Amino acid sequence: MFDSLDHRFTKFLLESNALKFGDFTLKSGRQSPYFINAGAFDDGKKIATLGGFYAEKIQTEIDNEQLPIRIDTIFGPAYKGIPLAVATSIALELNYGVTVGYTFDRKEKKDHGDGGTMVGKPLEDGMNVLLVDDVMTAGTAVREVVPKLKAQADVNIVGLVLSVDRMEKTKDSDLSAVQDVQREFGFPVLAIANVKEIFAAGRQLATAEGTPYVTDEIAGAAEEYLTQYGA
Ligand code: OMP
Repeated sequence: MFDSLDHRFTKFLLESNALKFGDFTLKSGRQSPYFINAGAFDDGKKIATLGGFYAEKIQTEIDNEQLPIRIDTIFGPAYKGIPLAVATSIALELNYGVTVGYTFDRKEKKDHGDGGTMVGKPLEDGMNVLLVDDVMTAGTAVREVVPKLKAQADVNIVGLVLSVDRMEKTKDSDLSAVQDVQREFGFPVLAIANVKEIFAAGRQLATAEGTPYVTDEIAGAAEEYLTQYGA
């Protein structure tokens, strides 16, 4: 469906140059023929649009009862999660009239001024915290951030919303990283689009010059990669 969320999001990824094709070494060491670079959302229009996609996904999942109505703050892990948390909270306010906080961590502990390791809405016991992040491959980033939050306060992590689920299996199981994180932590992990949806939509989209974004060669390389690493 051309107006579905994953289709519109794929178009946005391609037009923003955030989805690249080539040869990329991932954090996990895997060599991938595609890479999603959240750093490409580098101006006001793109980051506002991105925040709108996160807010739409969150609102949809609240309606589906996957996420609770009450979200106290959106947590984005430093560094790439910071603009995501801020842009999402702005979009929830402007597009849905829902006021939520935003919080992020510092990579380095500050020992002067306001001190501490967190910035934004302070975390308190019993708060509903929604995590946002860019891409999940192996789930390394989320495993680092959950203990950090729990060390601050007894918060309820109500879910994690991603831009893209790369649908890759973990090293030692046939579960995808998303499924494994859900199993381990017990909260839903929801992506605006997964890699299969992105390739299916990308096949139908063309540049302004009329060339397809996803050629047969690119689609073949992606399929081969997913045969090896896909869950
Ligand atoms: P995990 O933390 O292992 O799930 O890997 C995801 C992280 O790797 C992302 O948060 C990025 O820092 C980076 N990454 C991307 O940004 N885009 C990709 O397409 C793939 C990766 C990656 O290295 O796996």
